[in-house]
Amino acid sequence: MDLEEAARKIETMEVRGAAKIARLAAEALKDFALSFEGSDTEKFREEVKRAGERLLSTRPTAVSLRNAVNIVLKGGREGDNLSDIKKNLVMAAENFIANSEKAIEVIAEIGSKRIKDGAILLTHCNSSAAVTTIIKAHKDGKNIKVYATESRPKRQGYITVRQLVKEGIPTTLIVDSAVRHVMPKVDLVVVGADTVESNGAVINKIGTSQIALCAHEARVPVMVCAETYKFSHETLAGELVEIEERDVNEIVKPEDFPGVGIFNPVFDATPPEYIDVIVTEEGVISPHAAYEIIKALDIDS
Ligand code: RUB
Repeated sequence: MDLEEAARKIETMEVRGAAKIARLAAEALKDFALSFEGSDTEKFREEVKRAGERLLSTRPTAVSLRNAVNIVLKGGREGDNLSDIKKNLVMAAENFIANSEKAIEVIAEIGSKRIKDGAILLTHCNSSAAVTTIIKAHKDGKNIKVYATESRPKRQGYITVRQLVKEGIPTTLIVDSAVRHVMPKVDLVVVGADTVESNGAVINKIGTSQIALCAHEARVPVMVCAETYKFSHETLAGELVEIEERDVNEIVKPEDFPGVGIFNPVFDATPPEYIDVIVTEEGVISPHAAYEIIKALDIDS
């Protein structure tokens, strides 16, 4: 995979979702390292670092992308000669991808147990961790039904409803603004995450915090499915998570609304008070345990 092609696929959202973009970045760095010709170790390190920066410039919010790049580059800092350095980088990338894929399976296994037979679920956007968990619950014999939001402006909810219906799960598509209206019928909200902050706040698709607020009001628990690569070391060091703003054309054609300001933030932060549990591959945790997870992770920025 050509590095620029990978970066473009992430930028244009041809590949999207925090886990998938992180794995693609790891794969692209691996291929970039393998295609490096020459014997100058310093030049290799510089070029790989620049490649990492290019990948990081694509989308700012998902920390899994940053963690993937940091882990792979860290692998490439180990070794005495270029051949070993390359080998270590490739191994770091392959481990990241394998661990990330395995994490989703484990999360689904654990998360499914928290979904009761007969439950009505609500999900938002399209999270591979959340969708895999819901499908696992269905495969485990739970008789579930799902409300899925459209998830404006990009409508990733369309992907979700198609994935769920393909598995035979009764699924109902709703517009984002119908969430409060349907919430009294819902037993559990299941969403993914782009980033989990050190204080336990979860950054996910815009609208997640409103859903969590409605769930809180209706006393419906909120379950976040997120592998530990989504936990942000940077926030422990005081950094704030940048909320991506995308092209306003994703909402409307600005020329149709002369004089009108248009704002398109695509993620928001749900405070830990509105989240019941985060299901990680390490187990079910309270959002307040995010600090310990980040400390144990040992991913440097
Ligand atoms: C996707 C989104 C998903 C998270 C988690 O946003 O908000 O809920 O990324 O997904 P976008 P996953 O479509 O803008 O990338 O569980 O697959 O990592």
